[in-house]
Amino acid sequence: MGRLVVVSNRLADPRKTASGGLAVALGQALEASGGLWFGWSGHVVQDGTPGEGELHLSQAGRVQLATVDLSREDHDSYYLGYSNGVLWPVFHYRLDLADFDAGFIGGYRRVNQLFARKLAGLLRPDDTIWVHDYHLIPLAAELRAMGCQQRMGFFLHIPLPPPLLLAAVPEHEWLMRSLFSYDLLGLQSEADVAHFSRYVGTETPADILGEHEFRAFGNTLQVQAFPIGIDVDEFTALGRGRDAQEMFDQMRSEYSRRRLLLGVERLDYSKGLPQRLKAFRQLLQHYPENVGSATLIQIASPSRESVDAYATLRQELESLSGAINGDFGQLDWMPVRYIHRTVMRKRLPGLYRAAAVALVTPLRDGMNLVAKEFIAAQDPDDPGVLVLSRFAGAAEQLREALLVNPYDTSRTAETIQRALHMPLEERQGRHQALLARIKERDVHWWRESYLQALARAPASGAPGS
Ligand code: GDG
Repeated sequence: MGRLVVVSNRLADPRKTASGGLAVALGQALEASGGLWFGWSGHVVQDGTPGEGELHLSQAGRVQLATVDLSREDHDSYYLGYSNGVLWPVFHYRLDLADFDAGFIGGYRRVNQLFARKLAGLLRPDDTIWVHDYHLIPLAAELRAMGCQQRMGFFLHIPLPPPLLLAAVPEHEWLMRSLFSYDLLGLQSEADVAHFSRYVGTETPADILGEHEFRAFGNTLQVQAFPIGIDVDEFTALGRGRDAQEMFDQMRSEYSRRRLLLGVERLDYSKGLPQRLKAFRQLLQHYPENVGSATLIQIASPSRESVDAYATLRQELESLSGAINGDFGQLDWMPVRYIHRTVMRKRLPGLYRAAAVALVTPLRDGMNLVAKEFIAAQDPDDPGVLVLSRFAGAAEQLREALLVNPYDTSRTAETIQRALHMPLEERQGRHQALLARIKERDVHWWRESYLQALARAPASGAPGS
């Protein structure tokens, strides 16, 4: 069996709990094949030359880690500019937040070329290459241009928008054509696959060979949904740990007379935080029995702070939570606890378990792992209720959650009220069904089914194809 080579913008140490289930799952596959993990080192060289970067090699167990530094100019145009200022907003349906500065695309291409050059020197002919996420869409095309014929797959962690939204990106044809250099394209949901198929049908000369197979630009591409999961066993075990137990006990004693609602995410405009706070305010207005009791803990961990849209969002959230606390707060009770900090991963299961209701209400989300972590952390005898946006990829699977349209403030408030008053038997039934779903399609299922499909895909780079 050849090696697995994983390429992603950032690497995580697969041996550390803090890295999360995805890093651990990929780490296991890399470990099994004695593989290689390649990406950006996280270092920005202030006066570095664009398109250049030092390669660092190290070893984590059987896994080789290879990272490249980026010059300031490359980092700003590739990472902040094109990846997070164009692709992230557009792929989350936010054309209004996209900054189509013509200078960004050069950096995006340059860094993908740099990665391809550095990576090509480390590859073996029988490697299987698995590239992750929107930062690296053209990587396979760059590698193919250098003569690399290995099997290559791509997984997009964020949504793929409908064709007309995608077409707003000036370079959309080039980006989508680049995807045809891979052998397998993995997407999070069936909705994403449908968008891809419609794009290809209307905007490219592709032949649609089957539901999952497309031929264009001299290549055949398989496209399939592989909804990512969590490591349920690992997360359950984390919940039994001392840190999680302490967190749970602390929350339960502090909020013994209250009902706890919880939101946990990176501070990101895709996550629907202002809409959530407005729905919570309506809950207090329309159902006043919650005043003095319902408390929303909102963890918004810092993210991409040097992108303007994130700083604006932060101000909006501070002002909204301040206003709700000012309008409804009492001497011994504050309705919103807004925390702009990262909680230790080891403590998260305790926080989830203490909550009566989780509010996972993104405006758009590739999948959303917080929803799955919340389910895994619950006490099956007395589980909390998941209120989930229908616009999260996870909504395709988690049908027993209470699904909401986060733009509809009053119906969301009504649903939160329903969640707070759901009878025990119904909570148990829904939780049991949800737990079965996340166990069946956990992160190991995701990795294995993706890699099996990649191994079966007709290899476009193979000689003679
Ligand atoms: C992208 C896609 C897709 C959050 N706050 C803290 C913290 N977290 C952890 C959660 C969870 C992870 O971060 C967030 O994962 P999500 O899936 O919810 O969202 P994104 O970060 O946007 O991830 C998404 C995912 O990729 C995987 O494909 O599901 O749709 O957008 O694990 O627990 N962790 C800690 N402290 C925090 O304060 N330790």
